[in-house]
Amino acid sequence: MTDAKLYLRPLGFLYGDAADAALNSGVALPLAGGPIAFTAVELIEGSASESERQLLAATAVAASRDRDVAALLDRVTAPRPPFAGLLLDRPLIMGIVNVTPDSFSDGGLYDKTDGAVMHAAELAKAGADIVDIGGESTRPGSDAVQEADELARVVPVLEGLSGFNAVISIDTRKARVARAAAEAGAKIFNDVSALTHDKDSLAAAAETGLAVVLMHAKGEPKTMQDDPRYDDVALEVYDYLASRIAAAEAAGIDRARIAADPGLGFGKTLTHNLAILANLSLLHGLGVPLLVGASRKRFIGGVSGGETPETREPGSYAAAIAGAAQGAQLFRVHDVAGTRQALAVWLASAVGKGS
Ligand code: 9MG
Repeated sequence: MTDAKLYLRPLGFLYGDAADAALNSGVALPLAGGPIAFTAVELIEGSASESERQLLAATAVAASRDRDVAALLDRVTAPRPPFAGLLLDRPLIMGIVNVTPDSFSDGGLYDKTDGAVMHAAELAKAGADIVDIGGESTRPGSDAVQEADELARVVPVLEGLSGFNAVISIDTRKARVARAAAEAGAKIFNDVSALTHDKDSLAAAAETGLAVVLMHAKGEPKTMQDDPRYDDVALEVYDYLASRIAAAEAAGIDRARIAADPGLGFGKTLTHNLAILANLSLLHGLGVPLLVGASRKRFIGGVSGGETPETREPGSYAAAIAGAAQGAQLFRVHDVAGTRQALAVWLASAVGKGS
């Protein structure tokens, strides 16, 4: 096999007292330094086009003398530092505020500054740790927005949020918008193009000190759902995100400021989205916190019906739980209160007690 790479997919998860007991007796390893333990690993060697896979006990992998395996396992198990000042010791919720006329899920209700500011405040009250303010729709089929229009949409909202009690994230592909947001107090640059769309974005992130969410997308929003193809979607998304993390670090963005996101729905069919969710734990090998954005997306309707975004809320909770069960740390959602409740009930039942 030429150019064979290594990947580790943690499996066999334990929670609560069972995780503590397994960690203390050395039969499991900690997932991303958090409270979840894993007992098994799929060791994958190869590439997206050709790979060999072995299922091993986590302890057997920990005993490996192979330096590459040990380095990768270190990244899978190491504790993650706080992201944008937020501790990652529980699932964090990023609430969505679309400041776009054609917002795909709120029917444009919040396209006015006051409405958007009020909505952000409601999301924070409902328990959002982060609010993500976006002035460009990147849903499938949407057209790009001019920089001046995007600035005019988001800057007044960001200014209206000064003194706000949740971390502010700017959802943009444009360096100037990110710089303006940083000046107005934003702490996170959420870029669905992983800092590739604008040639100044890497520098903007490095210079402003913003934390960054690097998301995988295949193609541009306008055409990305036109027959996307992969040999192995999970490995290709992994490789892409690894290359963008390397580019960000090379530009002077500290790894502690980076989160990675597989980009559900961005150039992916239903099958691709489900494969990503099923293999999500693989992405812990990137060594950074993981963000999952499944909320109200079309693939949820593809699994179980749900013609309109609003009818996909129960499926959105289920997707968040699927991510949390594999140790994802951040969840980008429309319904903050509902997701909080779903995650709290999942966690309480996984560990056998409430917090
Ligand atoms: C802006 N946006 C829309 N969907 C998203 C997703 O899944 N992740 C992130 N980070 N941003 C998204």
